[in-house]
Amino acid sequence: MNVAVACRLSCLIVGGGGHAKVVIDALRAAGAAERLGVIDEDRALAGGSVLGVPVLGGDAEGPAARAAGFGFFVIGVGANNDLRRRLFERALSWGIEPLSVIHPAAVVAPSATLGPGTVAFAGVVVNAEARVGSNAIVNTGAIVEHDCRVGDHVHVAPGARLLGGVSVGDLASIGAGAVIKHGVAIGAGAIVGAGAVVLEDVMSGIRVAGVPAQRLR
Ligand code: JB2
Repeated sequence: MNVAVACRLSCLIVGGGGHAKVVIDALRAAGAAERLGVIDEDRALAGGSVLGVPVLGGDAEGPAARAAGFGFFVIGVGANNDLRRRLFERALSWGIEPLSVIHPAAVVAPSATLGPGTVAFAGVVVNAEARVGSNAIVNTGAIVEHDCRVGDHVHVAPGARLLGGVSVGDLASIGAGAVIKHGVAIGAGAIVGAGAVVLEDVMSGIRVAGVPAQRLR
């Protein structure tokens, strides 16, 4: 469900570190939910708060939070795509629904689509007929140009630019400020280093960096 129809609902943020803070700010800026709660496996955070949002406990509290009326979630862990995938599946198993969050300072074309649980932060542009999968992060100031295909659990880091028709497989990471040339395919689980300029396809699971990007061994 998109924030526009999730108003006045209760939303859990799964993970309470740095990424979660940006998620909380985006949820608030979008007026997305009346009540927020964080769950985090770090016991030291329990009973405290993140940007004023109470930390309810660890993941074991998920079902109780559901029973207490939390019907939606956003994954608040950023850096590790595979952990984010596992947390997404865990939260689904609690019977709650992923919320997609678009910061009001992001520009998402009417013909573009963002999947459930995907976040688009301030300064993002997602252009015409681009498709972004579920539980992805389009981080601050990133550009996803027209006709791109971005998979599930992908992280497009701050300031990265995917030119028209780029495809990015599930679980891949595009580093901060990287540029992916028009039409290039980035395979599932691939990692593109910060500032790389990618001119050719990158196979699944491969790590590349540099200008022009080269495979790292
Ligand atoms: O299994 C878990 C789990 N594992 C770690 N369940 C839950 N509910 N929480 C978990 N965590 C928690 O995620 C940690 O205890 C920690 O509080 C949080 C991760 O916070 P951290 O600030 O270390 O990373 P992050 O992923 O929020 O942010 C990184 O990635 C972002 C994309 C940072 O590098 C940011 O600077 C970056 N913008």
